[in-house]
Amino acid sequence: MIDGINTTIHDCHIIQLRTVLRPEGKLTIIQNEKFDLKRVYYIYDVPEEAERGYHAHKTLYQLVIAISGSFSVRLKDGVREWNVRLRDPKKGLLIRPGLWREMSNFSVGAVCLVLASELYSEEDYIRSYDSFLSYKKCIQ
Ligand code: T46
Repeated sequence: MIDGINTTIHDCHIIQLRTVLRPEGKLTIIQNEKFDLKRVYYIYDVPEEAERGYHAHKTLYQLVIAISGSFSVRLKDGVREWNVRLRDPKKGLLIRPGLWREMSNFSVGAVCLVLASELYSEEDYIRSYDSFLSYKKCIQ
């Protein structure tokens, strides 16, 4: 497991999920070897203009999947940023700890599925960008 203080956007990537294609439909398998799964949740009915996230997690690993529709994720490590549009239910975005995330531009009917490595804990959140920069040692 990586220490959240030292992670960068380069520690995050898109994972191609194994998918069985049949004439009668597709079946995608999430067999996650990057972390042990403790929690699953999904976000939906998001108004088009809404923005979510705007926080970082100190220890949480997540796999984020647009199982329906699409939305944008911006990841920041205090120095660089990476913008990615999730629109393919066969692909998951692995987010390691210690990264600021912002989610926006949800399409109508978008569903964001999140697999998480820990149970919910508000203590794991960093909800102010200045506190995030201090945590990452970008500012004193
Ligand atoms: C993230 C993006 C992708 C709970 O009580 N239990 C839970 O398991 C969760 C996830 C949330 N909550 C409560 C806490 C807040 O009062 O629901 C409210 C909204 O949660 P949050 O601020 O985490 O929501 P988002 O949509 O801004 O962010 C969520 C994830 O929590 C976050 O980790 O990376 O989706």
